[in-house]
Amino acid sequence: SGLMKGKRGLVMGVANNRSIAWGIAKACADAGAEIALTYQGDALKKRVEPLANELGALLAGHCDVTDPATIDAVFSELEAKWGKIDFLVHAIAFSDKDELTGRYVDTSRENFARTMDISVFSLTSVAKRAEPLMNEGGSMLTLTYYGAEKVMPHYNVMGVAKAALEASVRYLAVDLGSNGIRVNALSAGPIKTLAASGIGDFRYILKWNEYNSPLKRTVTIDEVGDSALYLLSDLSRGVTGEVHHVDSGYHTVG
Ligand code: 0WD
Repeated sequence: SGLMKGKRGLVMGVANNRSIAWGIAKACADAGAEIALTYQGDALKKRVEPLANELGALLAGHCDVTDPATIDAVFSELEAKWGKIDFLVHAIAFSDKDELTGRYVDTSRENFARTMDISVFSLTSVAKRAEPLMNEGGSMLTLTYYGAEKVMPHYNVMGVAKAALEASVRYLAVDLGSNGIRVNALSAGPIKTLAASGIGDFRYILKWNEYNSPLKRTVTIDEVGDSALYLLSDLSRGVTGEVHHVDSGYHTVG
């Protein structure tokens, strides 16, 4: 479709071809958008560069969200190359995998702060930097998980972070709404990615969702990508501050 024709957007959080961000980038490119990708460090650059080439996407450089100078460099590059942007995808999260197992109560202060910094504050810092570059009708999208709403085994501090991320979406929606910019989240069902492999008993969680969700299966990155198209395109121009579930309906029964 030509749904995203004439639109340009930055997609952050592609680590490899299993990343949710990659599913979203592909769906947007297929719908006619021009894409820019960031990568975190040289190790991931090797993975992300060929993926960028596959989409004819701009490689907007290294970005580690804990280093504001790298965020700034990415947006300066986009401003120089494109001037304005129409959408932004934030698909970034991190926590020490030793704390994504066992009890939440054992979370360390240091990992709590780091998890919140990378998985929550990063959306706000990127939104602030992107706001002046966004065209009227611009759309920002982040990725969350049901562990924000209900206690999920082993999700622990990441569940607390996702709850804060979802609240951030609502506050950002108000702040940026007066400039015609929308901010939403997709709450994806479990998908086997690099980040997910750090979560204890992840295979069990996948199976549990398969057996118990209304659709009796898990979701794919292509399905998350297609749902993202709605929130990133003008189809959803009346929607902001929303958390939309793409989880085979699991949240209705879980
Ligand atoms: O089941 C799942 N996989 C779900 C993931 C269900 C629901 C939501 N999500 C969320 C994640 O929490 C995350 O917010 O989707 C988002 C994307 O995650 P993903 O696609 O599952 O995982 P992955 O392909 O690993 O991409 C996440 C990337 C990092 O990869 P690694 O695995 O190397 O940590 O986030 C990026 C990095 O590329 N990232 C950072 N980027 C910039 N600065 C940083 C950082 N400091 N830390 C991580």
